[in-house]
Amino acid sequence: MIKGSVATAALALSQFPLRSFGLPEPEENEILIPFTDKLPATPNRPMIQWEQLTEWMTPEKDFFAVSHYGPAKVDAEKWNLEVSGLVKHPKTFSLAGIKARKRREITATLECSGNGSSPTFMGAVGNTKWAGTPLGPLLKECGFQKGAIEVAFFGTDEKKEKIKDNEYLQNFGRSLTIADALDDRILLAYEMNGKPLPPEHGFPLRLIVPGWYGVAWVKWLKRIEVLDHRFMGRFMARDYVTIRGEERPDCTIWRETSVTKMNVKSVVARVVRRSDGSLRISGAAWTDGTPLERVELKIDDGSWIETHTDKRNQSKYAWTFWHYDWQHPLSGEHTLVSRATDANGVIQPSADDPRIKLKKTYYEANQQYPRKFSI
Ligand SMILES: Nc1nc2c(c(=O)[nH]1)N[C@H]1C(S)=C(S)[C@@H](COP(=O)(O)O)O[C@H]1N2
Ligand SMILES: [Mo]
Repeated sequence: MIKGSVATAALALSQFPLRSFGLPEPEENEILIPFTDKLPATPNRPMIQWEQLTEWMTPEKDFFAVSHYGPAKVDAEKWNLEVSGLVKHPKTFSLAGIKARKRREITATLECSGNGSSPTFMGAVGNTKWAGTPLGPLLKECGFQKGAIEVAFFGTDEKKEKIKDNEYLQNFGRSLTIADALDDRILLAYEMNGKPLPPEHGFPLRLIVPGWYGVAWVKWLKRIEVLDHRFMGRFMARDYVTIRGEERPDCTIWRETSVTKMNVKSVVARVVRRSDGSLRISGAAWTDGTPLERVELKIDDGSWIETHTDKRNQSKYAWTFWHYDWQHPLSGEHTLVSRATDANGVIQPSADDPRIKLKKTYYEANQQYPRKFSI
């Protein structure tokens, strides 16, 4: 009996179209109920349009891109990847050489740590399948010299940065500690969604750091350097730094931390009316790879209701779609807000939660985000 129902479920799953992954039984005639607190359009910039969210894999046209020094154009014929610094065997790899190595795929959600910081920057997140070669074995082949503590990754993109009143030409750079860099999920990726990386997403090679904010996913990689000191470049130590106050009985302690792993987060994406008169409220939730425990929804001043999360999501690093069917919606104005909780019991905070109330920078904006609609 149990075996039979598992087989039926597996059959149903294989027949399920990918476009509606996570939203079981979508109806042909669903009617979208637009939010009344419209997010302003972000012209000339791909972003997730939440009210249109039906595809678990983000289509290319909706995938945001960030390049601080302007997008780089790389000639793959002339390009190579250098591994240098405190390694026993410095090496250089061509693209063919990288592609000849062991191939691995991972479906992972990429979020800019500035996402959610303002109504015009709410869709800088996307979910897709990446393919490349694992970083760890390549680093181990090069070998670490004594004293090595960090691995720094540099893109081909460069710009003059002002540091203490002078200007210096710098490449985009980020680092990971050796322990973090050896995490076996990190890839040197050359494919996004089954195709070579598009130029704006880092062609020919980029870093995939599942569970970390986008800033760590260095694009247009050209040099990996092993260091015996902490890398203090702009994107580690001066920018992408979160400043947060912690209230103590007699003082406030200010902390400055570099943006690293993603914070547990959920968003209400859309509301549709179904033929039986119910409203289906749906959205997405993601974590740093810690399993997602639940997503709850609050309607107006009601209590938190647990939503249905899509248990078919096999990658811990990919977002999970959730939904709740409001069977007998009342007419009038309504406010919706969602919150996600991970398996460690960490709950997505509200904006006035002491954990983030005194956050002074806009990075890591994972506060609950209320939406309004009217029926
Ligand atoms: N070389 C390089 N890599 C980079 C950046 C950059 O400006 N230069 N921006 C980072 C930031 S801040 C983010 S959010 C992600 C965005 O990845 P995407 O453009 O593929 O969406 O790339 C990261 N990698
Ligand atoms: Mo970012």
